[in-house]
Amino acid sequence: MAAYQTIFNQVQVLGPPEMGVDIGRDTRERLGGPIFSYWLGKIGSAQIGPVYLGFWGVASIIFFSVGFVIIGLNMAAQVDWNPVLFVREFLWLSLDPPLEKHGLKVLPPLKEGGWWLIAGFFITASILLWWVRMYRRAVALGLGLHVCWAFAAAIWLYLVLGFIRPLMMGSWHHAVPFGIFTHLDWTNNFSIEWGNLFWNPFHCLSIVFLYGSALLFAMHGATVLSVAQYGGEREPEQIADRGTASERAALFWRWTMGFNATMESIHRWAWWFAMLTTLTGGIGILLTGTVVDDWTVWGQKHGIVPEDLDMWPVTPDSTVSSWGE
Ligand code: 07D
Repeated sequence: MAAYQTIFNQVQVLGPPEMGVDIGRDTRERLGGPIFSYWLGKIGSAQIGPVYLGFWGVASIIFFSVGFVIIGLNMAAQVDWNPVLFVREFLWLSLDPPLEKHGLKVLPPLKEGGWWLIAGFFITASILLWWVRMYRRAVALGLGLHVCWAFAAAIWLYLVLGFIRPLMMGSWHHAVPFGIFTHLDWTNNFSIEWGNLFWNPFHCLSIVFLYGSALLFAMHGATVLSVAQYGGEREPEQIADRGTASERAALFWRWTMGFNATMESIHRWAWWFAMLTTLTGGIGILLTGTVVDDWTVWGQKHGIVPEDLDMWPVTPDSTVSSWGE
C-alpha cells in the first residue's frame, strides 16, 4: 500500500514553475527566477521566485539600505576604518541615541546622536513601508489581514521603545542604541534603572504570552505532524471536511486534558498569544519612567514584593555558596 507522503518522506517532483493565481496585474512586477533548489525543497517549497517587486517594497529596501549603511559607516568610523578591527569588535560597536541634554532636538550634532536619529528615521520608515507592502499583497491576493496586523503588533513595541516613550520622556536619549551587545546592555540597564522589570505586570504578561506562544506552537506543530500519516498537514481540507486526522488530533487532547481546540481555533489562540506578547510589552515599557519610576516600590505597594527585601533576596549573594557551605 502506498504510504502518504509527508514532510519526512517527501518526493520532489520537478514540474513547470507555479506562477500563482492570476490577480489581473502586470507580471512585469515580478522579478527573478523561478529557479529550483533541491535542498530548500527539503524544508519548504523547492521553487524560488519570482518575488513581487512593487513600489512599497522597493521603497522599503532603499530606506533600509540607507539606514543600514549609516549604522555601518558609524561603526566603521569607531574603529578608524580598520576592517580587521571592524570584524573583531563588531559585536561591541554601536550607534547610540542622542545625549540626554539634546532633548527632542530634530537634529542634534551628528556625533552626539544626530546620526542615530537619521538612521532611526530611515529604518523606521523602511519598517512602515514594509508593513504597507504586506497589507497590499494580502489585499491583492484576497487574504485576511492577520499577518500584517500581527506585524503591526511588533511594530507597536518597536515604536514604543524607539519613538513614543522617548517622546514622553522628553529626550531621544531614552531610545535603544543600534548595536548587538549595546542593545542588550540597554535592556539590562533599563531594568536596573527602573527598579527591576520583573515586577512590571505587563512584562509578566508579555512573558506569559511569549512562553505561551512557544508552547502552543510546539503543541500544534507536534499534533499536526503526529497525524501526518492520516493527511493531517492538509489543514484547510481537514478544517472543512472532518476526517480521521483532525478527529484523532482533537481526540488526543480531549483524552489527555479534557479540552481540545479546533483546527480553526488553535490558529486564533496562536495568533492572539503572539500579538499579545508585544501589545502588553509595549504597554509595560510605556508605563516605565512615565507613570511608574520604580517597579520594586510599586510591587511593595501592591503586596507582591516583601517590604524587607533581605528576607527574599531577588539576586542571590554570589559570595555565598548556594549549597550553604
Ligand atoms: C523587540 C519589537 C518588534 C521588532 C520589530 C523588528 C529591525 C531590523 C536591523 C539594523 C521582540 C524591527 C526590525 C529594527 C533592524 C538592522 C540590521 C520584539 C521586539 C518590529 N524578559 N525585557 C521583554 C523576558 C528581563 C526587558 C519581552 C524573559 C530582565 C526590557 C519578553 C526574561 C530584564 C524589555 C521578555 C526576561 C529585562 C523586555 C520582549 C527572563 C533585563 C522590553 C517581547 C526569564 C535583562 C520587552 C515589557 C518580544 C518588553 C521585553 C521576556 C527578563 C528587560 C516577553 C523570558 C528582568 C527592557 N522581555 N527582561 O517579542 O516588551 O520582543 O517589555 O529573565 O522592552 Mg524581558
